[in-house]
Amino acid sequence: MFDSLADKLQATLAEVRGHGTLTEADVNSAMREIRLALLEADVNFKVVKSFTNAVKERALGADVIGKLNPGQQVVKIVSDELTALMGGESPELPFASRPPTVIVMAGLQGSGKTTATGKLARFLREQHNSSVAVAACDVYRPAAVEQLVKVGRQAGADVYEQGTDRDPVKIAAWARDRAQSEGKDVLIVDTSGRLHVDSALMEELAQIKRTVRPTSVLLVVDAMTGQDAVQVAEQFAEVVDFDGVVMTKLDGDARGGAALSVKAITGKPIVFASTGEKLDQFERFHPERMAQRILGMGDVMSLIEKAEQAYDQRQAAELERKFRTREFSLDDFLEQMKQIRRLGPLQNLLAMIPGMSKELRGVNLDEREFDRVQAIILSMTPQERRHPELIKGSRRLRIAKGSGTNVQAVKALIAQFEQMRKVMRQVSSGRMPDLGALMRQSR
Ligand SMILES: Nc1nc2c(ncn2[C@@H]2O[C@H](COP(=O)(O)OP(=O)(O)OP(=O)(O)O)[C@@H](O)[C@H]2O)c(=O)[nH]1
Ligand SMILES: [Mg+2]
Repeated sequence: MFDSLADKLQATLAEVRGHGTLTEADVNSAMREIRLALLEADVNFKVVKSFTNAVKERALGADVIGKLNPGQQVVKIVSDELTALMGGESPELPFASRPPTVIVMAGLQGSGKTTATGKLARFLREQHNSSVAVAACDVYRPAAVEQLVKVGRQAGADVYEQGTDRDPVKIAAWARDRAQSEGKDVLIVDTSGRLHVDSALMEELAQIKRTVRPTSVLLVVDAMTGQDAVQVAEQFAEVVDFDGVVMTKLDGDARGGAALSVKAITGKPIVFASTGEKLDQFERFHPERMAQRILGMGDVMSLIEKAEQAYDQRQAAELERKFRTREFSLDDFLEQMKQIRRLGPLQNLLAMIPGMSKELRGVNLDEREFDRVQAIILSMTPQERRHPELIKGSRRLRIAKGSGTNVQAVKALIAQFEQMRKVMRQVSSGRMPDLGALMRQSR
């Protein structure tokens, strides 16, 4: 999804990200690249202009955010503004206070209305436990009714149809009454499409709207058609008011222009995203997640990046060798600790690891403990660091005094180290040392 745009934005931001200081020229050149990338992705030029202006203004302003360096701040600003561009919050589909909730699906020919009708039916059944019926109001296209019957069945919805000889407005009214009398929670009305927005289509939609008084009208828009899709949405918005957009075919090589522009141009949010022909390839649209996907910066991603910065591959291999050959010394132990500390505050780091965070949330990681351990090791001679079993009696006392700790602390550290060496030999079967075990041992 949006591969080309994502690649370009990520490359531009990767350049900026590492900067400890950013000049106005740096920001300008980054904005130039971002502008080009967005235009190439077929984002509306007015949208591009106001987007880059907003980012630039914030990036150059005194918008200082906590621990981020200027480069990282720009990344954050771009991410925030992308999210805002797509509407900020993920919109909720409203339900009628008295059922049935009626949803009318509108859109051009082939945009994916009938498929989306089935997908939405399935979604509401599964996520909201709703009983759903779908109404076949496309009486023009051959086989349109049969298509909805098939899709509706797959989705587990009742299909209300009266063939193709009746006026679609009358079918819609009949379907609404039936949904009400049968106690359905939701009725989704599939309508016919046209090649272009024309007055006959608009008039029919307006009549269906007046007749069934829908809870919402969703406009189904094909992301592959880029700016055309946005133009269509604009035309619809002028004539038949709709409430939200279902963006389809986001799985194809859509460039992103439609998804990124439609909210800014029409004022209507994207409510659902469709990412394939199968019924379950359908989800609520989350602007923030989409922005992060485009910019490639999930929490896990940034964690991996941090870890890569700190862990030199060669060093890791050398460490493994030492574990295997029992050469691992207190010097290595100290080095290892420094590596871990370089990753940042431990508590934050653990929170980023999926699954791991819950297990270790209760663990209290005292950073000062590291300082104490470091002081003890630095008070030892090189020989003692390699052979801690030499440390007894007077040596122990000397180290305790030198490090400003006590004999107990020195003893405890050495015991921990021996224990750790044992654990490490067990876990170092060709893999990186286990961070969790390491930390539990060094406490
Ligand atoms: N790849 C992909 N194909 C989709 C998606 N949604 C729909 N399609 C396909 O697009 C084609 C048209 O979908 P329909 O649901 O029939 O579109 P429609 O708007 O009802 O078309 P008309 O009834 O002719 O106006 C079908 O082949 C669908 O399988 C999607 O999200 N991704
Ligand atoms: Mg259809």
